Amino acid sequence: MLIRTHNSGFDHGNSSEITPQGLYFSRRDLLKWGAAGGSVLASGGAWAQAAKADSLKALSSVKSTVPGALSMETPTSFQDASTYNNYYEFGLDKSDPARYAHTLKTRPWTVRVEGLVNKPKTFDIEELLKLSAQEERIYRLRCVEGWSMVIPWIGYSLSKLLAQVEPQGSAKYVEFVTLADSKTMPGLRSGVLDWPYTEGLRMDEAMHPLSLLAFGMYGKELTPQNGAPLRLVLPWKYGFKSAKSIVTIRVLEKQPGTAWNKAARNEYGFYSNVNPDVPHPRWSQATERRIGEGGLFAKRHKTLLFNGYEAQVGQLYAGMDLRKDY
Ligand SMILES: Nc1nc2c(c(=O)[nH]1)N[C@H]1C(S)=C(S)[C@@H](COP(=O)(O)O)O[C@H]1N2
Ligand SMILES: [Mo]
Repeated sequence: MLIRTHNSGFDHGNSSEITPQGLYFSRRDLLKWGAAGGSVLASGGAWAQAAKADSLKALSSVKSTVPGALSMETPTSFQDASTYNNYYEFGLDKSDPARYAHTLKTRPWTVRVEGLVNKPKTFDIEELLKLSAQEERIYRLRCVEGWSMVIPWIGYSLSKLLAQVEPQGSAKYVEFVTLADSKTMPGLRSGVLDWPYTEGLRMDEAMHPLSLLAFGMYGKELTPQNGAPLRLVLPWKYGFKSAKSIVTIRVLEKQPGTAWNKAARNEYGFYSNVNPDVPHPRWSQATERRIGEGGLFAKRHKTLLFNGYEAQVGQLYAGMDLRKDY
């Protein structure tokens, strides 16, 4: 039986990565999880196939012209990007999503866009794929746990979708709700987060051209473990803001709650902009480990304010106290 605790895995570079984002499965959760995992495994060797790109459809794109959208850093390998994941609906271990997320049913799929908008609408995924030109964007994704990757995403600015529904003058925030399907997501049995996983942005953040609605990566559609069929990628914020497998987008006047903020208010703020000078209460955020770079002995990289996207997004936070609004 494959029952593993979250910190028994491989490749943990420092103590901050041994503790997941503030919480852990209880023994009872682990036992339930183990039972579910067993049946998934019995139904067919997901692990060996998880990183194979062959079954993913190609997704063509043009190189993005959005300022800051094409990092010059060497991309992380597809193998690493698709096997070292956080997607708690499929388990807490970094290797769990690659093992178990193949059960995610990405068709049919719709996204409801509603709230303070003139034209609320339910979009079919096929319509969304064609709504705007698909762009390749090479973004660094920095997880709050202290590691990062560089990933060639494919998608278009979230602003293109929001423009379709015409947000009203009173709209100040956007909430994102992701899939919570207990039949295919064993992680939902755990009380680690208040499901469904939700996230939120201020309207001007959501409208920023760097805010990406991603449908693909590495020239293909997204793998389930990376958030198929569509997710956010917000390169200047900690990775947990980049919600996977979105089903509802709600335009609001009041700031929405977010899953991680509800779970640990003093650890995960609404903004969660990458900031090396504001430590997490339990670990420093000054440096990061780049996944794929030589395991435990690789040199850590200095973490940059706004994850290196300060020139593009710094103005959004002019006059704000980033220690208070973390
Ligand atoms: N629905 C959902 N979205 C999620 C998460 C999650 O657990 N559930 N994890 C977040 C975290 S903590 C990170 S670091 C990124 C990881 O994205 P990746 O696995 O594609 O690198 O996804 C984010 N989006
Ligand atoms: Mo993360």
